This record gives sequence, structure tokens and C-alpha cells, in this order.
Amino acid sequence: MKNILVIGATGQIGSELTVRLREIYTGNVVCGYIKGAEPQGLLLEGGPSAEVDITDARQIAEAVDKYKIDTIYNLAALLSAVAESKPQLAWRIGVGGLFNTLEVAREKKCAVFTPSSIGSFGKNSPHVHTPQDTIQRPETIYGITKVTGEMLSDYYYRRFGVDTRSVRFPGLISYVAPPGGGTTDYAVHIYYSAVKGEVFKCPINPGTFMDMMYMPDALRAAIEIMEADPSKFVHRNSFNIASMGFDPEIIYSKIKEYVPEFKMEYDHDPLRQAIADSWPDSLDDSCARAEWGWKPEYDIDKMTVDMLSHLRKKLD
Ligand code: AKB
Repeated sequence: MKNILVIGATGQIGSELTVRLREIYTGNVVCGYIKGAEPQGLLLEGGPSAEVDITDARQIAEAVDKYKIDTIYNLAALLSAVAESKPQLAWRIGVGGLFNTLEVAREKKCAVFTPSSIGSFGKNSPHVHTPQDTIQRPETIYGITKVTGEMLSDYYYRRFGVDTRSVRFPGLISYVAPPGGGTTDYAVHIYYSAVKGEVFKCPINPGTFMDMMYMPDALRAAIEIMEADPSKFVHRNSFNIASMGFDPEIIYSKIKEYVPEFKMEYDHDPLRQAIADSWPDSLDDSCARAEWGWKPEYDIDKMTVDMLSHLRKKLD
């Protein structure tokens, strides 16, 4: 049994992870939300909820005490493109919020999962099969908060013994909650356009490869790493994980196999393109495989079949 607090539970990852955690664990799985992003439907009905703004350490501590929390999933973040228009807020949430979470975890002895991202790498990281341990000098505020978060989480483990763990998520693709303000969002929106019969305007240039992952694999990674036996860990914050990589042309052709009439045009977004150009084409995830048994289940074919069938039902 675990008692879990999910901070940012109504966001892109949280709205699915919270439901999945409640299916697995018999203890409290608390949906932590902020004003203006209140839980609804399954999230609201499936278990307890608490207002937890990550920038307010007192709210985190109160929820941890009230629900006897032993594990915190910290999913609060502004995604890469939107963070560029609000760098101060991105830092307050990504670094200040993580610091609050780690302090509460230190005092109240909680384990903490905080996702990092492919955005933690930069122009001078090796782009193909980016190694687990390599240069990380991102130029986006999102990436800077993610690298800082990785180091801060490792510090709390080494210095205070807080059980911090993390994975570097690729772009996440799902039919449930739409992403907002990311660089990899096009890989979700393209499926919606295909099912709605719209021409897709792609903001990312052909030939721009990025790592991507289907949400069920991402949820499994977040759960499995927190369940893993840490005796084999050489790393903690944060593990490269990977399942597939593609550029807009590859995903477009894949979708056209199932929706032959689908059309895509390019509508260049300079901000997103510059960010995408600085990110890896593909990650080397051999450390995650060796240290806690990471293995993806979805490739681009299996994901496309599943996405299209769920979206057809959802948008019907
Ligand atoms: C984004 O595009 O900002 C995110 C990410 C890869 O971290 N999806």
C-alpha cells in the first residue's frame, strides 16, 4: 500500500497517472490541483482531492499530513514553448516548487518522482543516441529548470537520503488530455486533425527528429521506477527512456496508411523549431534498461492504431 500525492494531477500526465495509480494502490491517491484547474469526472469521483499549489510549501505539507502521504509525484511544470513567454513563473514552479516539495519530503520522509525531459539537453549535447551522462547546457528556461531539478533531486538524495527518482520523458502522445505549450505537441495534434478530417498545419520542419512516447508507456515508466529495487541504481535523477523517434514526414506517412485522404502542410513556428533543433534526435536508454528493467511496449505502428481508434470514438 502507498499513500500518494500527485501534484499537478489535472495536467497532461497527471490526469491519466492519477487514475492509473488509483487502480493499482489501495491507499489514498490524492489529486493535487490548483485553482482554475479543478478535477472533474473520474479524477474527482475516484478518490480524494486537495488544493495543492506547488509554490506554497504549507499546502503541500498539509496534504501530506492529512493523507499520511509517503510518495509524491511532482508533475507541476510549464511546458517548453509556453515557459519562454513566462520564464519567471516557469522557474517558480519548476525549481521553487520542486524545492518546496523536496523540503516537505525531507521533513516528512516521502519518496519523490519528478519528471525531467529531453528538453534538459541542448545544442552541444550529442544529438544521436544521446548518452545517459553527457553535456547538458539547454538554452530554454524549461530545460534549465529541468537540469536544475535533476541536480537538486540528486542533492536531496545524497545529502538527506530523500528517495528521489526521475525519468527524462520524450514528447508524450495521448488521446486523453491534450498537451499545452510544448514543442512536441504537434505529434498529438496531428492525430486530432487526421480524425477530424482537417488539413494539419505542422509547426515543425521536415527532417526534425525528436524522441516520442505513447502515454501508456510513460505512465508505466513513472510507476515502475518508483517500484524498482534501488540496489541496482547507479543513476537516479534522471534516466533517459525511449521508445520511438520520428520527424513530421514519418508520422504523417504512418497516419496516411490508415487515413489515406489526410493532408498536412507546413506552417513554420520559429520558436518551436529553434527549441526542437536544440533537442536530441534519439536517446540512449540503456541505463534505464539495465538498472531497473525499462522496456517500451509501443512503437509508432501500435501507437497509431490505438490513437486513431480511441480518437474516432472520442470525437464521434
Ligand atoms: C515539451 O515539448 O515541452 C514537452 C517535453 C518534451 O518535455 N513535451
